[in-house]
Amino acid sequence: MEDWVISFTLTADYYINTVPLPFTFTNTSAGFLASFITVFAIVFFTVSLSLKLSNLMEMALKLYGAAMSTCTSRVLTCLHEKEADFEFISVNLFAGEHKEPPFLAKNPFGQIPVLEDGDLTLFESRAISAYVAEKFKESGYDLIRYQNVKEGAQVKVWMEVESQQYHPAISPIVFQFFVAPLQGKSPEQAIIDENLEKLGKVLDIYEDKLSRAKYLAGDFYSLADLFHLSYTYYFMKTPWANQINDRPHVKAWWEDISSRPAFLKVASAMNFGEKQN
Ligand code: GS8
Repeated sequence: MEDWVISFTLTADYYINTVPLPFTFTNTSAGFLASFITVFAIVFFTVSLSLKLSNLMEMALKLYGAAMSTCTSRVLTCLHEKEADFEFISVNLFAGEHKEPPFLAKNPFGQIPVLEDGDLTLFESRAISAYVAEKFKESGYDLIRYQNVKEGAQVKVWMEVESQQYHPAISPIVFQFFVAPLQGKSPEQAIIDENLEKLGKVLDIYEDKLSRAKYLAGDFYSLADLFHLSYTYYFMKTPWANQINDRPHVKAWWEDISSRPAFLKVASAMNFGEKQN
């Protein structure tokens, strides 16, 4: 007889004689079968529990960033939409932690956020979010339309629009309004005006698109919409929020996407500029 059969039979025999069963059998073979099933269930349960625990320990994602930062909040929103488990490690930008060797080893550009997934280290918030959306495609909200190639392609188009058209216009305005004063500089109105004009043109195209579809990539919320949240959230606290509010479809879209529970969790910590003197 094979070794494993002998060893399994002995183990089963041990349990049959020692583990009390909630029932008794007069028929010995029925008793043996019931004990065998009980032992099998105990072994199966123990093995699967320890596999699951070690899996969970291995799989825990680590996100390095700052809760109030736009790029970190982009990834955080994505993680919440996907209901992913992760550990958040706060990086102190004011102390320059992101320019120290341990952090530079994770992102040589010395910027947050960074995501670690086991031996994989990623930076760039949009790439990290796309990874999270793909890795957890079957859990939480589907942000990438992974079951429909054409819809998925539209999501990619509008993700590019956000990064190539929207972000270059909105980010200098947010920077001038919130960051420049913290650096002891006055906001440069010429930069703000130039970018408000650029942003207006982009938003005219959004207004048209959103009059024909509920969201940017189609009639479904996606990673493309999500990418807009962080900067628009801060932009809405500037005196130029009318750029969004004066365009009815853009306004409705903004109210919709910014009230999703995943973003509300993140937005409550986005208080950049508010705690400063
Ligand atoms: C930009 C990262 C970035 O600007 C991304 O991840 O999307 N394209 C990159 N990070 C900022 C905080 S964003 O609010 C940062 O780390 N700033 C500190 C610095 O540049 O020194």
